[in-house]
Amino acid sequence: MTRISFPKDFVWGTATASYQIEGAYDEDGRGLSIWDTFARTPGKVVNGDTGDVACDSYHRYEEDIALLKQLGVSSYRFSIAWPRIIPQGTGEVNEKGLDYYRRVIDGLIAAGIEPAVTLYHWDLPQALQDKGGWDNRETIDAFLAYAEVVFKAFGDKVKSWITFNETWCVSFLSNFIGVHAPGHTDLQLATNVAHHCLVAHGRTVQLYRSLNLPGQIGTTHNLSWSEPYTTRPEDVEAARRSRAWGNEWFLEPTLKGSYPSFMVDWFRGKGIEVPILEGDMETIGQPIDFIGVNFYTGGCTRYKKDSGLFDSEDVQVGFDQTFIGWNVYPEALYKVLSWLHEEYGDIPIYITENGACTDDHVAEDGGVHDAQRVDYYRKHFIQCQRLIDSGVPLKGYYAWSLLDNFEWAEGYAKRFGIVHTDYETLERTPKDSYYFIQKVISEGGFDV
Ligand code: NCW
Repeated sequence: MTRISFPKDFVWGTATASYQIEGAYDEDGRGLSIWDTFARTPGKVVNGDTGDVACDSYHRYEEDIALLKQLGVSSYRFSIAWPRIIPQGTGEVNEKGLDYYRRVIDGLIAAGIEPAVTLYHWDLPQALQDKGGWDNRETIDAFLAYAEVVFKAFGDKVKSWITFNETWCVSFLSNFIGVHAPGHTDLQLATNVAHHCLVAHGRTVQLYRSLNLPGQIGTTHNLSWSEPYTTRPEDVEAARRSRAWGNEWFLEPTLKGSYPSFMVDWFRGKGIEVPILEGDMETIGQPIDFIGVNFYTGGCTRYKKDSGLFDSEDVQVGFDQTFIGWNVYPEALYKVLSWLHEEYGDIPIYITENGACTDDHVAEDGGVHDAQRVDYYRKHFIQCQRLIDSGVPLKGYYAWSLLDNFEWAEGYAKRFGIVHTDYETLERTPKDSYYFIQKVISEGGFDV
């Protein structure tokens, strides 16, 4: 038997995002976001679901905080909805929006839970999208003004800030692949969006430093691990391009202030240029206090001429998959974070999301027996211990997600929660995975 145990000061948390849980889409002066528009566009979200009600956390946040307290976490990662704070993207500040987050933050602190706040988890004010969204550099200034309002309101109470959630999704998934809002399919546009979000990140870090606030700030990238299907050089190169698009394209600017040059050349070969202005790279590469990593999956990639952006294709080699079709590959977490540490040095790392989508139902005994999710967490916790034992500065872990919630283009059909949400009654039911994590936290580890 081996004991998996975590350091005493290891941060345990869960994560959510505003549009996915809050509902109350038109209450207390909230403006519309690109997700309100997208979800209402026929064919974009499974079953035509929207976040209008979601988990109704706008009204039920106290219940959510009680669940967190009972779980025993020391931190809760959630995001602030920009359109609640500045409904039209620029201009007037909505005090009622700030009041909501003040209640949440105060409630968490009273429960002994540190808030970790994401400033941008995808709900761009629609009014800004109407002017070009993240393709328009003026959106960066608008974001800075929003961040300043939030920092000034909560900077004394919130000690952990994340500028952007998953810039790859904000840019390429939403503007090239087109499955998330605003749903464009233009590679140059997506490249511009990625760059402008990165610049906005850097400027937000500068702003935060200038305010002399007592906390830490970083950003969260979604990383995965593409392994070459064979050792043939063309497969090795194909996997390298695939990793570079998802990982280095975002990590290298953030942590080294440059783009991976072989990828810049690859994009140039397709007629795509990054719209870099003087000073941008230095701004993006501002030192940050930690890097957040969302990790879910990995797999094998091989060369295939004229396939996709990178002459590559993913190959199935027998991994188990979750209900959303993502491979379960826990060792890939170890591989990608070991690589990150080797490549970028000793920056503290937080796993800001990790979790599994499974097909859950409330059983006759009233419980939710999500055995596959429990197994997923158990296996990923083991990899966390390997990383810590290897000297990788892994400081914390946030399970995605506290609640089943609006899973973007997949609507409510795909559940990631450790707490089940009944979308008819909005009743919350902790699943077996909730009790598993509760036990790991209270006992500081588990036996395997
Ligand atoms: S969709 C996505 N997720 C899930 C979401 O609920 C959360 O808000 C995100 O931070 C769980 O974690 C992140 N990530 C996008 C993954 C890429 C999907 C690739 C689709 C290719 C067509």
